[in-house]
Formats: sequence, C-alpha cells, structure tokens
Amino acid sequence: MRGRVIRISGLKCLVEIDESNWLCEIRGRLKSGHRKANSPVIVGDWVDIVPTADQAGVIEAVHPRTSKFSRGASGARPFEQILSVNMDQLVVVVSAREPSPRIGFIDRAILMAVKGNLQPIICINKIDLISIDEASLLMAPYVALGYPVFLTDALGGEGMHDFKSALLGRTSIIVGQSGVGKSSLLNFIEPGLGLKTREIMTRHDRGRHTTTAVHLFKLKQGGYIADTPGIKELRLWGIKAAELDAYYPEFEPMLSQCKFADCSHLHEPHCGVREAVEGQQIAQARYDGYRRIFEGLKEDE
Ligand SMILES: Nc1nc2c(ncn2[C@@H]2O[C@H](COP(=O)(O)OP(=O)(O)OP(=O)(O)O)[C@@H](O)[C@H]2O)c(=O)[nH]1
Ligand SMILES: [Mg+2]
Ligand SMILES: [Zn+2]
Repeated sequence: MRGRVIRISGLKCLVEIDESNWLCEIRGRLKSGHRKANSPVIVGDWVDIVPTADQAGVIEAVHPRTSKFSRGASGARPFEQILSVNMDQLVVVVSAREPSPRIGFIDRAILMAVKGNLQPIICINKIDLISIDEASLLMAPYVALGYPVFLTDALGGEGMHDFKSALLGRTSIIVGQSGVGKSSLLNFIEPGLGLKTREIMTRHDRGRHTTTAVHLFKLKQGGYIADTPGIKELRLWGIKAAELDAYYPEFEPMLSQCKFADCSHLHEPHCGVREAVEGQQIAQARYDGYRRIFEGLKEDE
C-alpha cells in the first residue's frame, strides 16, 4: 500500500493512506547507513507499507523525492536537518510587528527553497498592527525580489482569501520565526485543524515554541500544508560562498562586468555588482544581505 508520511514521532511514523492514518515502524534495512540525525523517512515522503494490524504497518520503501527543505542544525557538529520533502512551495512568514520582520530571514529561506527545488512565496502577517502606508513600504523590497507577496491578518481575515488561493491544490511548507502566526494562518484557512496557538499555551509555556514538530495537513479543498515549529536562525546548508551569487537573479546580468572571474563582489576592483549597487540597479538591502550571508558562509568553511 502506498501512503504519505504526515508526522514523525520518535521511531514511529504516521502515514496517511486514502482518508485514514496508519501508525508505522520503519523497516530496519532502511535505517542502515543513515546513522546521522535525520530519520530515513521525512514528513512528505511517499512510502510503501506492509500492514501488520488494523491501521498499523511497516514502511518497506521510500519513493524518490522531488524536493526538500532543509537547514543547517546548529550544535557542535552541524548537520543537514531536512524539515520536509516533496513540497511544491515554501511559504515564508514574517509578522509586521511582534516580532518585527527580518529581511535576512526571508533571504535565507528563499535561498534554501531554491536550493531544494521549491517555489518561494512570502507572507507578511499581522498587518492589522500597522497602517496601510507602513504595509506597502514593508512589502516593497519583497515585491522587488519578484516573488509573490501576501499581506494578511490571520485573526481578522484581511488578505486571507488571496493567501488561501495560493495554497489550494498545492503542497506547501510554512516557515518563520516563533510567534509570527503560522499556526493561526492555518487555523483560518482550515478551521477544523484547531492548531494550538500562543494564546492558549501562554499560561504554561511562556516564551516557548507553540508548535513543536512538523505536521503535514490535508486541505479539504485540495492540497497539503506542513506546519513547522518556529525557526530562530535559519542556517544555510549545502551552499558555498563562491556559488552564492548564482542565487541572486538580479546579479546575473552584471557578472560579466566583473574583472575577476571568481569575484566575491565584496572588495575586488572593477566589480559589476558593486557598480550596479551604486547605480541603484541592485537594491542596497539585497546587496547588504548578500554580503552578510557571504561572510557567514566563509566563517563556516
Ligand atoms: N494581531 C494579530 N495577531 C496575530 C495574527 N496572527 C497571529 N497572531 C497572534 O500571534 C501569536 C502567535 O501566533 P501563532 O499562530 O501561535 O504563531 P506561530 O508562528 O505558529 O508560533 P510557533 O508555533 O511558536 O512557531 C498568537 O497570540 C496569535 O493570536 C494577526 O494577523 N494579527
Ligand atoms: Mg505554531
Ligand atoms: Zn564582482
């Protein structure tokens, strides 16, 4: 039987087959050679299972993956932490206030989406906390990136119709810092989910993440969406400093103007990218982000 992994807890996986959920173990041989931190099975995987009891079974095979969203997990020995696989698109959420938006987070999320073969879309939530003028100012740099941008109020409903349309019929993973409203957005889109949001938890769990594991949900009107725990620092994985410029489409036409083929665009003379920043053909904020990310990657290498 073929199904989709929607949740992983400990050594067990919850696999959705048609409309029901099966609790499955992972066949031992799938684990061999995978003694790193990632499970051999990830949320979003399509798997073959052999039933062992009513709604219980063993995962015998994992189908090839079409995409993945990962990040570098911090710690003494960094490793690639894959959050989900086989997604069509990444929804990166920031909030207008509480917490205030960080463009660096969006840039990193887009990089990992492109790296993992997902289409990025951006959601600026909690627009009820700012004025319309502020909202359009906030949105401008993201619109300039050429990616779809949605302005939402997950509690009041403003902008939610358009945002929902972008999710229907597709498989998405939603990421962002803790408290930006990821679970609230999903609750609005699919009221039956009843996901925990901070208000409910606050008495017992102040300052902690409300969502604690990746969960994939099926949308009634078609599509899937994976809710994820808040990410504080989105550490890149699998991208080298020297290849970073390739992830900035607006740099591309300028690269032939760089004197050095391996130009880092940070300090070399006759750099087409830096000239374009000075000439305002490349946004200063994007270039500053590039520089910060480049320097961070160099430190890690
Ligand atoms: N004013 C306002 N508050 C919102 C909005 N969306 C969410 N909130 C509030 O923001 C807080 C955090 O929302 P959550 O949905 O739990 O945030 P989250 O991103 O899922 O957080 P983690 O699960 O910890 O990563 C809650 O108190 C929500 O009620 C919004 O559009 N406007
Ligand atoms: Mg949440
Ligand atoms: Zn250059």
